[in-house]
Amino acid sequence: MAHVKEHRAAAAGSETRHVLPPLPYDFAALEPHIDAQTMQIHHGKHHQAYVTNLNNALGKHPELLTKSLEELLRDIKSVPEDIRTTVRNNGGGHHNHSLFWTIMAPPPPARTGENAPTGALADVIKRTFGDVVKFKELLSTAATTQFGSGWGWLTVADGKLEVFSKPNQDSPLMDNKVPILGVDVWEHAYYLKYQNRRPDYVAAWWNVVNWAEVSRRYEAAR
Ligand code: MN3
Repeated sequence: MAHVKEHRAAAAGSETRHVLPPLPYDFAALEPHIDAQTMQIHHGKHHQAYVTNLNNALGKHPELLTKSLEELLRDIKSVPEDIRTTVRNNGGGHHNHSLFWTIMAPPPPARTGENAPTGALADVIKRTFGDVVKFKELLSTAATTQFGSGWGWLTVADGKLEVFSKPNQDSPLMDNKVPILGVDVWEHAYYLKYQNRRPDYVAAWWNVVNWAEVSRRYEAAR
């Protein structure tokens, strides 16, 4: 088991091991859309395993511990071949899930209206995709038709939005695109509650999208 140096300051150039970020809400906070047991296993077991495996791989090339996760993924081809696939899968898994927890939040009370993007993000979604409904259909389709395991993504590159899916734990950073919203469609993300009904899970997931955080990521990326 990897010995994790907890919360060590990530000063530039210093070696630092990757750590599992705490979930920003309770395991049950996204119910009924995503159940507590799924969240507990997904965060505590699956995400933790990506972090542990990433640290174990980087331990074979400790000089890479000075690089940020984003740097490693953007330049995955420069990672030594003996650990490249492990870093791709587990570094990608660590980055994808770290984003995933933050772009979800407990659904707003029904009285405040629908859970929808606002401001500049809403404007660019409408300009790019026609309207929010069409955008949601596009991302839902990309996610539900991804064969096997993977993610549906909304990304920013050169100020432009794009929707697509990628297999496994591949990060859009590997294509020089900044992910601002992603839906995990690995079976571990939904099988306990939804079994084989991936479209039902994706439809429910829209209720817990944290649009304020997606907006913040859009502003940072454009
Ligand atoms: Mn997952």
